[in-house]
Amino acid sequence: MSESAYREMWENLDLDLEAHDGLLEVLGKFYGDIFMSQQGRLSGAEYLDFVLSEVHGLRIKEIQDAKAEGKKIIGTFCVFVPEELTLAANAVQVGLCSGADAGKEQAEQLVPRNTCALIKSFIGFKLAKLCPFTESCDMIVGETTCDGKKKAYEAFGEHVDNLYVMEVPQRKDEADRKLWKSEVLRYKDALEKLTGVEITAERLKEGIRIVNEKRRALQRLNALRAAVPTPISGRDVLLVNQISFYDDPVRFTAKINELCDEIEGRIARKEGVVSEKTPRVMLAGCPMAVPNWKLPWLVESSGAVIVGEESCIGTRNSRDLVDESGQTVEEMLDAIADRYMNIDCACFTPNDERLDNVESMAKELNADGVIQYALMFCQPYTHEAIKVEKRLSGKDIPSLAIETDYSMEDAEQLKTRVEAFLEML
Ligand code: BJ8
Repeated sequence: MSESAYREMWENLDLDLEAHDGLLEVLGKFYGDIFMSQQGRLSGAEYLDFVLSEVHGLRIKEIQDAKAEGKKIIGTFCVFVPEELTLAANAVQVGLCSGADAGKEQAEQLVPRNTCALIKSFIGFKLAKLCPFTESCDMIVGETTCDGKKKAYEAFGEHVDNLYVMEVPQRKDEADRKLWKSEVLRYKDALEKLTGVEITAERLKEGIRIVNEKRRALQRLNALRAAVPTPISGRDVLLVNQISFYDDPVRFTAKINELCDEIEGRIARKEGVVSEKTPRVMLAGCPMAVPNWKLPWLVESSGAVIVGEESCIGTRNSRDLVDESGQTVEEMLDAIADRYMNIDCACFTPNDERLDNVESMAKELNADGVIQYALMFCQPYTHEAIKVEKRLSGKDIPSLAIETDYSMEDAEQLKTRVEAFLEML
């Protein structure tokens, strides 16, 4: 598509073209510095470069084409929204979480300054008219997870006319599971009403199969990173995880499996993206929405390699599959409800399974240390950081807890702390 056709598309979506140009320019430069400068990248990473370079271009065109065919577009901010149902309703699901400081001043008119950067970012992108995904949505799904998000949706809802909020329980008792199942049903009804498509057993089975395949590809990729030396950089895997929320799920799965084939060849030849003496670090904590690449870049440019992400833009989103044995819609809805109730988000209390998951993941990936990543003002993850640190130190796994936001102001200071941590490893 020509540049002028893209501009016309963005104009039709009512983006602020001048501000959008500025955003793309900054992102392009960041991307070049952080990703294209890497040595020994896999050839399969070309797919990542292409998708990222076209994230506001070709992908948006595909979404507009899908809309023209009558499909509905569903935007989400959390891994609790069941994509299986969205696909079964013949709709497209895209992630709207944002990882850049854009529109911060406007966002701070709607939510307090001491709100996490992720929340301010999705509000800022909307108010500053910068996100073609948000502007393409027929329904935007929020959820009652942390207090910051819950209250932010009240303010955000005044600026979009299609917000739907799912109630996510805070505990995992039988009554909570019942509540969650009823929310899954309510979401199914809302999708059917919006799309006019009945979610039949056949359609839901296919939705479950597609999303499970996507998660299997991500599981395969994550397992391969246990190899020493590690075959792929953490930066590239973060991109894979970020793209998993934007790209067509079937295409994404095929591309990631191709990437895994290439990685298996690399492992068989005992080749790595870095030497086997490179310190191996696992990240744990808050999600890193695109284009939040700050910490992985600081870690890997300080001489370490990232081998895992215990995060929603990481294994928290791919660890569990939906049981595929259900035959009726009711059985499949139960399987979906059960799968999502396993998510170990820090918004749950108690949430001890997360401690087990962080520990076992660090061991399986042969990590030398764990860097806990929390966005400033994120209560759930900063609280849990204390428990995670205790658990890891009890198992002799070194860890470092970091709190930051999307600005680059603390980059030097963070680098110094990361380097000191790596020195200790
Ligand atoms: S399931 S982690 S995607 S809620 S960083 S907004 S928690 S103050 S993002 Fe999340 Fe769903 Fe949980 Fe995952 Fe609040 Fe913390 Fe901000 Fe956060």
